[in-house]
Amino acid sequence: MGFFDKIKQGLFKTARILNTDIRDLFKQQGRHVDDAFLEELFEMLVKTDMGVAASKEIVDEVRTQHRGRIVEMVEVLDVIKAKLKDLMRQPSEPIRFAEAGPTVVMVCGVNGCGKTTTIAKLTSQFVGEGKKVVLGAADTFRAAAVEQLTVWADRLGAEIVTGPSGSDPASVAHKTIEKAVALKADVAIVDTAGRLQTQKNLMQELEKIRRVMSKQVPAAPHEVILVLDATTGQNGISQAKHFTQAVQCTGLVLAKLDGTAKGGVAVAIRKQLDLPVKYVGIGESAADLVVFEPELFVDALFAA
Ligand SMILES: Nc1nc2c(ncn2[C@@H]2O[C@H](COP(=O)(O)OP(=O)(O)OP(=O)(O)O)[C@@H](O)[C@H]2O)c(=O)[nH]1
Ligand SMILES: [Mg+2]
Repeated sequence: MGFFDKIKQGLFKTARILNTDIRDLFKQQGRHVDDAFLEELFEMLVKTDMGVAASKEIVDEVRTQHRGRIVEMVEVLDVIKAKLKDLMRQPSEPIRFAEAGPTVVMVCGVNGCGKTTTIAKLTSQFVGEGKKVVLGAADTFRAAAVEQLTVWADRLGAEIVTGPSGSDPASVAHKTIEKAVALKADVAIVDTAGRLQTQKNLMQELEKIRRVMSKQVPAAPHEVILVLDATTGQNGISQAKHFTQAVQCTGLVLAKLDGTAKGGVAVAIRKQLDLPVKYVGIGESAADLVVFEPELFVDALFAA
């Protein structure tokens, strides 16, 4: 299955809202673009969680181009799609690999957002490319978290570093980098415990993990990935702001896009944050991660 089909499958709930509602707007052939029409269009866009600001910009564009005219559905769709592509534009930016030594990736986010699963997915990709991967189980808070990552490491053929339950996660991160350097690994990925962006002490703990790694390898962490659960919608914006403040996130993974009718949140995120969406998660298996491509994403959003 190609990228487009996978994303399309992941976005089918969002696409269903958009397509049904857009068709409803055009019950009769052609429609007069008046204030009532524009208001209905606005409500439809907001329902997908793309945010008020983005929805307003799109509606403004439709108004500018078509107000007072009788239009066909496809004319309006073309304006919406073009504006969305414009709003979503970002440099194509998957993981940036270090020129020498291991590329260090730190993964963070709120509880249950999909961090560990995302790490498994990234590992699967990297191992598939012939890279040697060392995982660090710096979520020492829950015993099950270490087990979960260990199972993935064994299954995917990666090395893993763990620490005693309740031990300092920064020390696990430290050992992970040490091992990655010693093994001449290509990538070290450090998992962290879930935390709310408002928990000050836990955010400080995250800062410490970051600091420890940057002392070992000056450019590390090369990537700080924030995983956002797409089903939580607009709260992701607040998460991104706080996590970025604490650990300078370099990009986002939008997980669980397959389970949501709020796929439009990716639009709100691109509009409000200066962070690229690197990948999207569209299922629970190790293969269910795709590089984020804004153009394809927008097309999939409207693919019936
Ligand atoms: N449908 C779907 N489920 C996902 C996706 N990513 C993760 N999940 C599921 O979400 C649940 C939580 O995933 P984890 O990877 O354990 O989340 P976490 O952020 O590591 O959780 P904590 O370590 O407890 O904070 C699991 O049941 C995963 O299988 C996705 O892209 N799609
Ligand atoms: Mg986890």
